[in-house]
Amino acid sequence: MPAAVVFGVVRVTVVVPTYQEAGNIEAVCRGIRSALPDARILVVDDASPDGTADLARALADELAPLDVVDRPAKSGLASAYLQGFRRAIDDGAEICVQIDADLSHDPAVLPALVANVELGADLAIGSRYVPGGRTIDWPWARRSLSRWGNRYAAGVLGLAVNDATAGFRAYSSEALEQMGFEAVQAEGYGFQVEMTHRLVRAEGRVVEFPITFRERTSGESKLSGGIVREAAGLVVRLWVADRRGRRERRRRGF
Ligand SMILES: Nc1nc2c(ncn2[C@@H]2O[C@H](COP(=O)(O)OP(=O)(O)OP(=O)(O)O)[C@@H](O)[C@H]2O)c(=O)[nH]1
Ligand SMILES: [Mg+2]
Repeated sequence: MPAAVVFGVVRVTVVVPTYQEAGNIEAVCRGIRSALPDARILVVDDASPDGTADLARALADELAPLDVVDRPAKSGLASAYLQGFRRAIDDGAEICVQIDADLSHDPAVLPALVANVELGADLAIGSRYVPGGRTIDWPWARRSLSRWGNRYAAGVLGLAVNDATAGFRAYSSEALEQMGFEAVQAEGYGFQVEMTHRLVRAEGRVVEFPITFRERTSGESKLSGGIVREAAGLVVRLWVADRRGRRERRRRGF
């Protein structure tokens, strides 16, 4: 933990990946700005045909610092975050935040996530599955898939994290670099699990802060059955890699 904590002096970048979020982008950017008056907002857009990037750019002066990274084609949420974090860190960010653009994550929680990292966490997760956390407007089947998916991932990998698939997070940039974040390969929920696993294996400290998650009301989800299957397979692959690593360390005598 740092010897002295002075809030508001660390440089924070909030990365917002967008694909077809024309109905949400303005509200989410305004919400971020009023929650974190000094943070940089970095929108990473994949050539959304609905003009999301232009809508964000139109807010750049009013909500500065706000920048838009334009990518040529839809390339997935994970690569948008990896590119956004790299850009943020290269430009001096000490804390990198991730938030969905669909208003499922309440920007008012951002100061709490950032404060947890300022106080010494390497990763602060906006968690639905700690006391005080919840989901609103999710059908039973969706809640149950998410809840049991999290129990499965945490149980198999021994993560001691209640919401490893959550996409509302703040990382210390130092921890991102130490864990080698750019080696993460999974997409969707798997991306969140692989990032968490990597950080925990690099001895990063995780804090979960309760949030209320709301189903999006505008635009369409990009979630697919493939993403859920990918996440399930990923957990097994990470478990096998952990076992191999342990066996190798034993063989070498430490
Ligand atoms: N840049 C970029 N952003 C994406 C891509 N796919 C999704 N996103 C964004 O990532 C965030 C999360 O996507 P969602 O479609 O809401 O997926 P989700 O939150 O896992 O699923 P739901 O819970 O059903 O909303 C949103 O801000 C999307 O606009 C992509 O390929 N590229
Ligand atoms: Mg969403």
